[in-house]
Amino acid sequence: MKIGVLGGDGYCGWATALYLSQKGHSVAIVDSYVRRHWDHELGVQTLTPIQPLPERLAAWEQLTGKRIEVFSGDITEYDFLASFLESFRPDAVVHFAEQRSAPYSMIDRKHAVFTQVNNVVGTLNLLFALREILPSCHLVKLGTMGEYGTPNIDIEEGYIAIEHNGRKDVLPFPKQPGSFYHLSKVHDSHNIMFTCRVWGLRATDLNQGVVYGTLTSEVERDEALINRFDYDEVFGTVLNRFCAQAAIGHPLTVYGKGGQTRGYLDIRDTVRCIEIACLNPAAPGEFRVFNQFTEQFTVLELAQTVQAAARKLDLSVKIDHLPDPRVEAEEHYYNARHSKLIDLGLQPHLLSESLLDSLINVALKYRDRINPALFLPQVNWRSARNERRAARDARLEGAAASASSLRDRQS
Ligand code: NAD
Ligand code: USQ
Repeated sequence: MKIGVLGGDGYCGWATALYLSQKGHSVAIVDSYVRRHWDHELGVQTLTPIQPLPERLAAWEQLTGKRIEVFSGDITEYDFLASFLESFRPDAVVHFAEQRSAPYSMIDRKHAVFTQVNNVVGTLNLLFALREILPSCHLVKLGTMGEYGTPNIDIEEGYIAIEHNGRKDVLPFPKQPGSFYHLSKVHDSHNIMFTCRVWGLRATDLNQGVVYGTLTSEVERDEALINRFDYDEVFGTVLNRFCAQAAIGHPLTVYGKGGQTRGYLDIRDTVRCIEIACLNPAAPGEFRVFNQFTEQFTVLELAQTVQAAARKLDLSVKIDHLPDPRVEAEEHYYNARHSKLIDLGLQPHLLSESLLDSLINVALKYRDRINPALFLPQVNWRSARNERRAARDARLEGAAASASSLRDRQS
């Protein structure tokens, strides 16, 4: 197949682009590299020393003889996105190209607005471009399990059968997202569903759980191909963070009681799920939803699992319970269905198989690059403190500027 990977310089996108290329698909990456810019903005860096995209791709081509095309640009710019579709004409477009951190979206007004504009406008542009240029191209869109929140009933795959006042219907499963980022995914899902119904586009929304791990068969082949491993409080996801913490003997940062339950999957299953979705496309007009995760854990269970694995390597780590900076249930019912990808042939990798190789050993290898100051949570959901701090900083800067201009005039 010809497959466009939007966001192919990022964590899931890079592993996916190489996997699809290795499987013989013709792949093009679209990316604006904005994610590398956010690392600079926050003063953080991935634990693993990732190479610039041209160098990564040159290494891949040298190793395998396979060429991956690149379209550098921002998908919120419609003309750029349209020219990519006109030129590459993919059978499927896998859309990873969004701002994906919940804490980033909760820093202040500016970051919330940016997240929603970047994500919602990028996806809307893609929907319009598909309608105009390639209406039969299958959109494989990365959503998130966090769209559903943590309801006190079983979570279905996208839709729920409801009987109300004696009448029945199958309706979208209710959404209760927990951050402005997660909300952006809900807005995307609604826009995609609408355009499948009204324009006959075909789409699969992959409600993915939290991804962990660094290694896939492809990125393991050469140091120049290594993938991201984020461990900072904004972009680091929980299991990656716990493994980086264990590698330097830092206490594991469980937020609150640690009963927060989420679906998780190995990055090796992410790439396989994407291929399964591409090879089995949605029908024209169909908006299909798969819940993409393989196991569910509480945060405390993850911490205890990492602690036990670390002990086998003679690493002693404590578990700390920090006040939860997020507004979320710390103990709750959670049972989410996830059978559609298994029915299509997914054979999950379990956490017990990858914890050491793909996580703790990688963290140990690069432990000298770990900055422990990046472990403590700074972004808080409850207060507008971040906003007030930004306003105060601006006022202080303004006051300093007028004082200096007054001094200049006086001298
Ligand atoms: P990432 O930040 O590592 O990668 C995203 C890539 O998209 C980056 O390379 C970035 O430069 C690019 N990008 C962002 N906005 C863009 C724009 N407007 N135009 C062009 N390029 C743009 O993120 P990731 O962890 O690989 O996540 C990829 C997708 O999967 C996201 O949509 C995310 O919501 C979803 N997802 C991720 C996880 C996870 O645990 N990592 C879990 C569930 C869902
Ligand atoms: N948590 C801790 N300690 C930490 C970090 C996180 O206890 O040091 C807790 C959080 O409070 C939360 C849980 O771990 O309850 C998961 O947090 P996370 O940062 O690993 O994941 P989340 O913010 O949900 O976001 C990540 C990705 C996002 C994706 C989502 C899938 O960044 O792109 O959409 O996972 S899901 O969680 O299913 O919505």
